[in-house]
Amino acid sequence: MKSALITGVTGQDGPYLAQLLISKGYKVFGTFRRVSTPNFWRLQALGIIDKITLIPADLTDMASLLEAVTISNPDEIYNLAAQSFVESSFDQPLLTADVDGSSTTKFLEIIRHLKKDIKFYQASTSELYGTVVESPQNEKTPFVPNSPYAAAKLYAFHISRIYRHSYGIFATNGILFNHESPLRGLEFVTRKISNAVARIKLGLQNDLLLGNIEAKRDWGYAPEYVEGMWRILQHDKPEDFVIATGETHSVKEFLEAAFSEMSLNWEDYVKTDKNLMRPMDVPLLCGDASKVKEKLGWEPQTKFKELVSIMVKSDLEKWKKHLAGEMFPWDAPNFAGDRAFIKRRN
Ligand code: NAP
Ligand code: F7E
Repeated sequence: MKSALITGVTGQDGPYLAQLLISKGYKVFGTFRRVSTPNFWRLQALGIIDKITLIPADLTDMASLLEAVTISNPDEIYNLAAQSFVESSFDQPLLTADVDGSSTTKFLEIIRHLKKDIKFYQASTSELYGTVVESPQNEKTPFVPNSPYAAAKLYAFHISRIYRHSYGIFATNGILFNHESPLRGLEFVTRKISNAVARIKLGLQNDLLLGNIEAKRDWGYAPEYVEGMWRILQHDKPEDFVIATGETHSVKEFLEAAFSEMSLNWEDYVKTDKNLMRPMDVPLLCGDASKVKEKLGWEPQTKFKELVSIMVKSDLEKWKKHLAGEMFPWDAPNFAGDRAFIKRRN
């Protein structure tokens, strides 16, 4: 039986990947952060919390990572844990550098010294492209990062490549474009919108504050993207792959689709606030996933409109259940909401 260690198993991608690996017969270990209020709602929502072995570990603590690898003795490590919110990386640039950058070297060093045949997946990102120099972006497009998050992930990208070539470690980068789902964190724009649309429809909220609604992203469906991660590690040699849909849409288009799903007009509810604009943003992303299609047979299935519909319907269903007094694992009722976080930057 193969064994896999997933870091960040409490995030959006971790539970979907764990579910996939369990279905393939893996023994799955996942790391979580020891915090005052545990964040297991996604694992509970997918019904897999009892099917994986949870190990407390923090990417800033080398000892805990060493212990996680020792306990799990994995064939594959999927390094998904990260401070993944681009906006926060401007507020916590050093923490982001440590968590999203240096921690990758910690794992690569552990592999180098402990068990050199562990296959390593690094969660790289389309944010690396930043100010894009060509469109669509593929594995050969130059990286021009536009945030501390992207700068940290760029370090992680290169250190994985360097250990691959220097020490023969099976270290790979999945350059994943934005992928969303009902398990997406509430701070990210798609889920922020789907959650707000559901609440507005049910009379629980009056408006929605957003930042740069002109930004364009290549949004795919997360459960399909984790399958791409797995395929990358099953390839006969370690390589880097773009995973994307090849379509790009603006936040405004997402708004139109999400509000019209509930027969509402977004312009009646949405306001923009300059406090939600980033010091630097990424204006446009559109991925070219032809390499992964050709070499690994991976292709996206869920189109933009369907993705929006899945997310809005899921949030509507959850708010309805909540109003009916039903208890179930879910993030929204405990979320402080934007206004609590809005602050002015110099
Ligand atoms: P996510 O929902 O933000 O999950 C991040 C996970 O990392 C959570 O489990 C979080 O734990 C954990 N984590 C954060 N800081 C940590 C630390 N110091 N030590 C240990 N664990 C820590 O992210 P995601 O959307 O699943 O994305 C997975 C990975 O892919 C991330 O590396 C992200 O940067 C990258 N990525 C994501 C996308 C996307 O569109 N989703 C695209 C490209 C790349 P808590 O639950 O305790 O917060
Ligand atoms: O922003 C704009 C914002 O925070 C998307 C992470 O998973 O994908 C994600 O990063 C766009 C940006 O995702 C709001 O300015 C407007 O242009 O949903 P987001 P992201 O920054 O693209 C990449 C691939 C990752 O690797 C990251 O880990 O939407 N936008 N108004 C807003 N964004 C947010 N969050 N909130 C707003 O109110």
